Amino acid sequence: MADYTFFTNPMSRGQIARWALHEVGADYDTEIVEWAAKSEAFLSANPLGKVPTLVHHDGDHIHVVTEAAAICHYLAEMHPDAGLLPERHEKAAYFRRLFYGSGPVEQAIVARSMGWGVDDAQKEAMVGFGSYERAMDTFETLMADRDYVCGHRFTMADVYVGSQVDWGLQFGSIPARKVFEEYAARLRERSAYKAAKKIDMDLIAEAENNG
Ligand SMILES: N[C@@H](CCC(=O)N[C@@H](CS)C(=O)NCC(=O)O)C(=O)O
Repeated sequence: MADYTFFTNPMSRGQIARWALHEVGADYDTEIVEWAAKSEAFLSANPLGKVPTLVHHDGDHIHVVTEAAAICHYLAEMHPDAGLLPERHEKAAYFRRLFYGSGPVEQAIVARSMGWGVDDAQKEAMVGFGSYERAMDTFETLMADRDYVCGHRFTMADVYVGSQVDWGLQFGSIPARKVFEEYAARLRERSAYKAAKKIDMDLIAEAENNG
């Protein structure tokens, strides 16, 4: 059995976790989740029925990790030799942007794509991302003075934050600003990104041909 069982669907946030698996060179088996026919094994690992879901077979232990950002950081922790964990003085930038990406950015994008808005300034103060515009302007500021989340060096946070940018530019859910475009272009050059993306793109093409 491989070290990890990776529940995913190629057209999903599972792409983020697959990229992370390739960045650390993990040994994993893929279980494709069909939305209309979720297996018992998958639902018992993640009752929410969401992908990515990662099961780590760690000696006598079985650990389940869900939430793409958590999976990314977990893999960096489990594979420290990959060198993708933040150093002491990179941690603030790393965790700030990792959680900003999985919190305010994610919520702002989802709210906008669902057509949810808050038109009352007092209520906006209660919303974790403020407004879509505030969230995106701040995101741009957080990435403007650096090549990667932690500055000049790629870390695991870039897999998650970079996926938000890459995916967002592709689907028009984040604004096509120079800072985001240049960041995404740097990430798309990585061999692990290309290898993981190819697997998911091939799976999507195969499903389309069969469907
Ligand atoms: N908070 C989760 C969200 C995961 C998520 O929403 N996954 C979607 C695909 S992108 C899913 O599994 N949808 C299937 C369903 O809800 O039935 C994460 O960041 O990993």
